[in-house]
Amino acid sequence: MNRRNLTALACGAALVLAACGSDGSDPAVTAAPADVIVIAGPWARTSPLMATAGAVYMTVTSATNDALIGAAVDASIARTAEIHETRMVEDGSMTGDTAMTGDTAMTGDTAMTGDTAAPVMEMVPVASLTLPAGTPVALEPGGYHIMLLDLPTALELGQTFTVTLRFENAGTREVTVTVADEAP
Ligand SMILES: [Cu+2]
Repeated sequence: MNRRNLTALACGAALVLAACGSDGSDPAVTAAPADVIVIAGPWARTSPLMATAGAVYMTVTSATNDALIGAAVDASIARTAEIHETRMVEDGSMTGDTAMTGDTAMTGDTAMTGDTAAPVMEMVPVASLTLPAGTPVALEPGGYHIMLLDLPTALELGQTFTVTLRFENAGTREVTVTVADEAP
């Protein structure tokens, strides 16, 4: 192996695009975009609160700074897929200006508890989920997730389906997810 190949390997192994390939002239660095996004443990479940909603979870690691900006599934699985964040809010007054009221509400069992100030779970759509280079970002119950809305039929245990993820820089990736009771 000659010195030139060694140099390319060193850059490629570190995936330091800014340092090695910012001029785009090194094919050893700019190639292989399929390796930039790594997805671990994808799974899905029907919402415990609503049979017409579900959620998809996984851990996403991008080798470069990127962002998850969208998701889609076949219409036979769900009519809409959105990136959501679940968070705790102190105020129990889930009034009209919150995002998840109406036919997509996931709040029926947790929010409408009268006028107590107990923390409640609230979900909000997010336009973009930041993926810092090399940092695993978890989509998990109680946190970020891909929300499936308007399911024609409830998800069944063991069922698999494809989720298409859209990234700001890396383009799209298809992920096969399995319906389960809990994280794999
Ligand atoms: Cu959600």
